[in-house]
Amino acid sequence: MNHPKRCITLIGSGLAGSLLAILLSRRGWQVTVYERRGDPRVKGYESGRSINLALAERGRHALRQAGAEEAVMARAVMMRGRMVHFADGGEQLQRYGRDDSEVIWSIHRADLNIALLDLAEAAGAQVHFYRRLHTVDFPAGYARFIDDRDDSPHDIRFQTLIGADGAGSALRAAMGRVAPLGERSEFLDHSYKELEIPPAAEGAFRIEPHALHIWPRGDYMCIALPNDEGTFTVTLFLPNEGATSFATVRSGAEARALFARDFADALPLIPNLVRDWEHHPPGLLGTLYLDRWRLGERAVLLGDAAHAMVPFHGQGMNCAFEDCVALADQLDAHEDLARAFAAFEAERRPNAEAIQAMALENYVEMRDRVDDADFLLQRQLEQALQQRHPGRFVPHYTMVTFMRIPYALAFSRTQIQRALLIEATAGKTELAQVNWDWLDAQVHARLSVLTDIA
Ligand code: FAD
Ligand code: E1W
Repeated sequence: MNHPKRCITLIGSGLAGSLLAILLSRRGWQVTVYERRGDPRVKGYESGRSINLALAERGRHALRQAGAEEAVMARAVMMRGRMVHFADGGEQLQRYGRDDSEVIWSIHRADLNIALLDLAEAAGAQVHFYRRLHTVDFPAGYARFIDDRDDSPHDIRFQTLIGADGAGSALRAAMGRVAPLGERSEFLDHSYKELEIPPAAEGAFRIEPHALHIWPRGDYMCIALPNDEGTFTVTLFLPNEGATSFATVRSGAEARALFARDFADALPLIPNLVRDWEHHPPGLLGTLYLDRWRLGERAVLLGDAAHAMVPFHGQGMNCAFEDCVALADQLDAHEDLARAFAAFEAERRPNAEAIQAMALENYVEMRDRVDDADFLLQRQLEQALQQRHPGRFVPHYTMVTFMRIPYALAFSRTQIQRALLIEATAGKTELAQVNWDWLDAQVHARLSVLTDIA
């Protein structure tokens, strides 16, 4: 169905906002976008640092729907697995999938956003920068924006607002003043700090480029993702309180001492550690839950504005992109906006809650388990079962990262599979000791054959 020139006003031209602007413009909507910050193509993005994200199949598929895949993938760096850096200096590549068709991609946030903005404008969307949503009069259909350069107010009329304004959503706050959304935030008692590994001579990568590097250290960890210009963005995740924490590691010098003790192989790769530590503020981590994402036919939220999550599964953007396609499809399917928004929320909220829970679980796994013998034995068994029961036993990481089945389905199957993996390997040190007859029977009894959505 095409709706000739029905109007949508989008708040935020970040990752979800710019992708949704493309999808809706191409489907005949008149899209106007308001973004708090300046145009990244004119003024440079944020502080100009290279901050990157892992793009997986869900996000790639959404980009494909928007005709944006080629532009984005041109500069993506393939990551075949996690490279685990042990405390004793040893390292091990743990592959994510069966071959190079099952990999993830490191992409540059600013480049991605710019590519999507270009395509959104080319598709007919109008993007207004330096317009921070301030207040909304829903009954009257007026919204006020502030230009933060001179504090000037700008009022506009709207029919419908879509909130893609991120974790601190101003639209969510405005909706909550009219009707309670059941908002609840759970902050993690850990925060993060971003650092950088520059290229070696002649722009070469200083560590393996085709991996997501992880330094698991029990209560905390470092990760590094490659950028196509030869750098890596390093992120340290650390508790806020305790013996080794943001409370005890305060100065750049103390951070250097922490790296010398716990990340000795990484320290020489990060020449600006002290300076960057002192200039980059720590980032907060948390999960945002809402009971409602919408207000009649007047407003709906998506992406981080609706369901911010901790980053440990690398799915926040992927999930936000999946939201965009789902909302565009529901707007096609329902003439009535209130019904489209209700159907969108019913489809997506259980899935957002599932990936939020899996992302929290993955923090403990990444920081404390990937270097354990029982973890590695369970991963070996997972691979063996995938071969023994194709389609029936599909590894957790594969369901989340390489398939597009609903997150809630991946979560429920993961819980069954995890219990089987734990029980089958309890007290064992190698696969040869596994009771295959029992295990094969359990797999058949408890897991149906799974097919990915077309
Ligand atoms: P955003 O990208 O935050 O965009 C919101 C936009 O709205 C911004 O442009 C902002 O300026 C604008 N805005 C805000 N307020 C207003 C206002 N009042 N008026 C107008 N505009 C406004 N996800 C992955 O998939 N893979 C990863 O590897 C990954 N790694 C991550 C690592 C870290 C450390 C963190 C913190 C997150 C990570 N994520 C990752 C999650 C990902 O960053 C988010 O899920 C994603 O950016 C959400 O997109 P969004 O469009 O909803 O919000
Ligand atoms: C990915 C910030 C971030 C981003 C990620 C991932 C992780 C750990 C983190 C999850 C993963 C890609 N992950 N990696 N290995 N096993 N699970 O897959 O994006 Cl901390």
